[in-house]
Amino acid sequence: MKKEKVDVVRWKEEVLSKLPSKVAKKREKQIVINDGPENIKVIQANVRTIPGIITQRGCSYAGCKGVVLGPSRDILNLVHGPIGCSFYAWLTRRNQTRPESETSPNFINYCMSTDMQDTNIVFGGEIKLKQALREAVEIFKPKAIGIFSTCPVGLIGDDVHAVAREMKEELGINIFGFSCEGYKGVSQSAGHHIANNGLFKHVVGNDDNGKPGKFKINMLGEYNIGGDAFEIERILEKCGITMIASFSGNSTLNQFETAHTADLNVIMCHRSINYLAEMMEVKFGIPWMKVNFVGAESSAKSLRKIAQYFGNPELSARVEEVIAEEMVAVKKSIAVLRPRLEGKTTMLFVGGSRAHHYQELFNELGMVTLVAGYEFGHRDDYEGRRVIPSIVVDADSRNIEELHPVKDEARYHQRLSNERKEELIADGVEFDYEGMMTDMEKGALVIDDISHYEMEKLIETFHPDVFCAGIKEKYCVQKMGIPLKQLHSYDYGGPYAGFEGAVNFYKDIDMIANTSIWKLIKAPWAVEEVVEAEYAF
Ligand code: CFM
Repeated sequence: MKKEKVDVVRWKEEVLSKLPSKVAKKREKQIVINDGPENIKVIQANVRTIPGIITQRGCSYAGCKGVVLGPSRDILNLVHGPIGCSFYAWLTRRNQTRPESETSPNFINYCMSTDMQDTNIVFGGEIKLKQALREAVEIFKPKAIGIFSTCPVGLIGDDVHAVAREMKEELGINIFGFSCEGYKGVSQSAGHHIANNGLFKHVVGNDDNGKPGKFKINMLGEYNIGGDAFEIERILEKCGITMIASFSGNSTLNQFETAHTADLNVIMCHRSINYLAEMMEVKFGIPWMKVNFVGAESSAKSLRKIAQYFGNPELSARVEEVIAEEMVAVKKSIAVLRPRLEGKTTMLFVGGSRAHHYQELFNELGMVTLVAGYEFGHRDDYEGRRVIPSIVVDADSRNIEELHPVKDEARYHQRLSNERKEELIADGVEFDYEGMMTDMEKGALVIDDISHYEMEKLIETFHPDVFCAGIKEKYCVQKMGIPLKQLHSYDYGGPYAGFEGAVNFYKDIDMIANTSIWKLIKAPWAVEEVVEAEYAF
């Protein structure tokens, strides 16, 4: 049974009426009432957060170092900047990794920084960076080092790329720099793009000796939060699908170097890695398709899609066997938990893909997503890739380098002919990403880069049973008597991807949605007197 429909139009009007008119005009375009798949509305996204608004976004450096390169275990990540920028690189990582052996390199739990001081800001930090690189090689003997620039590096003009070139010569290993200063772009999304460019230019394609296999894919945009990649790898292996490279959950340098030997790129998180997929298609002839291994049904769908691409009856039969086997536990869990959760409501505000993907898991439990939004998704992540040509490129996006790759004549081969692609599309295989809004109910709210104020108002008005976001929101929301599930770190639970992950998620949601503890907490507005004030002029 659904909760009573609260008037979303009125909610939007009320929230906007509390903002200064200039701000309201801008926010108005970022709060959209979904109108069903036939009438996808335009939403404003990937624009600067209005100063003064409490956003949940991160920075470009977070997207480049933290998200895309961070999960890789044997590329030494050296942060060039003051030590504060490395706080989140040290012991707070949510990514897991499994080195081949006890002696295999694994730098994931280290925090490497040049620890810039005032004098380096005044006189330049390049000498210190070179020293740090030498020291890193001496101690850790890595095969590759990535240098990550933080804000002051860009402000004072240290040339990390020149240092990287020089030190590559001197030290004889692959060293590459990222100009991912935190202020680039409007969010961590810029950092994803910069990371994609760097990997593409300096790493992908460096080694032609990829793993052998009959059905070879790369998994793009899967970062092994809570062990998700382990579960996906387990499923793929069971099906007989070879994963050449993972970008970048549980990955190694050599996986990236050999990625061009795969026959298909599948994308989990479209936002963070679509650039690399497109560039690899042009340079090497590897097609890409969107998949989603969050949700048992969507995992099954994704496996079938991969099998269809390869068009091999044996693979298809094996995939069906695996799905049937895996679904036994899933169905058993749903039979017990769905009656306890059906009709409950949720709201999801996460990054640039999970606010969409996790709706699948809630659907499987019969729960209703009332509102969802990305922190930094672009219009295509909401409305589907067909809108890309109509997206206005502003100064913040122009700031980020756009690579224009060409065919690598020696190694290019077209894996998928145009005719075959047409055939597959006619058979219902979707290559493109259709975005979040198509999958949402008519009348649901879609909010980009939600502000703290809007979040409080949503909870106050709609009283969801579960709220999904991150650590910044967690305790504020729980003090309002609503359980919060962190979808960035999984509250250190998980995995939630794949079939076993789905079962974990159902259990965890049942646990937080059906405990009575939250009912003992009174929301602040229920106990405190609220003083309302107006401008006198
Ligand atoms: Fe992609 Fe991510 Fe996400 Fe993301 Fe992120 Fe993340 Fe996320 Mo936190 S790459 S967009 S920048 S799926 S760190 S692993 S959970 S906001 S929804």
